[in-house]
Amino acid sequence: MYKPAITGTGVFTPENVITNAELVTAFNAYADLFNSENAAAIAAGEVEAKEHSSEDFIVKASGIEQRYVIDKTGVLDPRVMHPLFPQRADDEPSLMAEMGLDAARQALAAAGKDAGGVDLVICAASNMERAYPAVAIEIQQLLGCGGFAFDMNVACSSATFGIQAAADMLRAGSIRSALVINPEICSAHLEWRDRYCHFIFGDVATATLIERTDDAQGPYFEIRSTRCATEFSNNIRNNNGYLRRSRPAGMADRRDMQFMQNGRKVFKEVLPMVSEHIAAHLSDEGVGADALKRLWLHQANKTMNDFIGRKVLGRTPEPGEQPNILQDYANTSSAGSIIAFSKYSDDLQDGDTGLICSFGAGYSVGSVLVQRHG
Ligand code: CO8
Repeated sequence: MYKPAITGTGVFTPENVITNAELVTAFNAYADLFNSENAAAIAAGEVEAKEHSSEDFIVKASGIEQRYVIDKTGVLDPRVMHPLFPQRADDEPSLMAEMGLDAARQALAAAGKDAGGVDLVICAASNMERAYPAVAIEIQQLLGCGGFAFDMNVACSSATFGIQAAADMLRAGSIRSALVINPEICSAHLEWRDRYCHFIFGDVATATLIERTDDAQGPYFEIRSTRCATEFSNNIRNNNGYLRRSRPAGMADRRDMQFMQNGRKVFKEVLPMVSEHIAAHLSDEGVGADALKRLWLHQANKTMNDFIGRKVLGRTPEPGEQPNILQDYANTSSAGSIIAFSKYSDDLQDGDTGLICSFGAGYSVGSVLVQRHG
């Protein structure tokens, strides 16, 4: 059986930043506009007035300080409040493919490899730009890879579930090298008019190159094992989908066609699920928490990560043991733990062990136990 390894990663970061200050200014202008346009209905008790958002709340509740987005003009325009992406012709690269391609090229460069050796491309993300053809096949063609490609969606756990699928195929010998690519255009999915969640998400794309340990040209992270789990929950949900046209008229801008969550419940239910999942994975692998040099966690909420770090390690993590990137990127769904891994893994030493872990809608939890070589 072949041994799989992560030999390179890449992160595409959009140029535009939206700070909490800019975000709150735009939201409050939208709320004021809404309240003045609906003043009579609000006075009659028929419509609820919109409350202002606050920077202090956002940082305290989530740890998020800013987010990167592909388009900020639409998001910050109180009369628009969503990104604006011009329609592309069918013979132009799609937006997801373009972002994914950039991240994939960075991952290949980090590993010193050409795309020609890759024989599987998985585009694993929370949303797909279209139903078909698969974005992964478009990326496969743009990169010049051989083999095959497919899209998959397990929301925030798309990257770790994709890594498990690729690692298993590589072990079995059906592939030799895979790119797991996570282009997340979360800005198009977020309801920027909802103060309870308007601060949560940002855009990014990540890519992870998985090869046989024997094929690695430089230092690599052997994938010792992976573990995925799901448990159905409606607490993070989006009802958008291809049946939209078949619903009664007037559904296009319905609230449930964007991201919805019961944040408190998610917090309460996902925390024990993740902590127990990691503990069981480590125990089955005979890895004690003291042997774990780093945790690269899903990037949704700082308090949540602090809690999981303490629970898994049995103590408060030392600085750098559980790096967060959410203060800069916000929640980027499946890409978050891979950004953290990509930016905070180079300093590990030969033999060091770490764990990548995602969690989110589904519910879903995915963990990838890795060991540094070289
Ligand atoms: N400004 C000021 N005050 C506010 C704001 C705001 N923007 N929003 C809420 N408040 C107020 C409320 O009115 C409330 O006041 P009161 O107590 O008087 O009623 C108070 O603040 C508390 O409100 P909440 O209970 O909503 O606040 P929380 O403390 O629960 O914090 C969080 C909200 C930050 C959302 C928190 O619940 C959280 O992070 N929960 C976990 C969420 C999580 O991890 N979700 C998983 C994310 S899903 C995912 O990662 C992938 C999803 C699928 C893919 C999506 C791709 C785009």
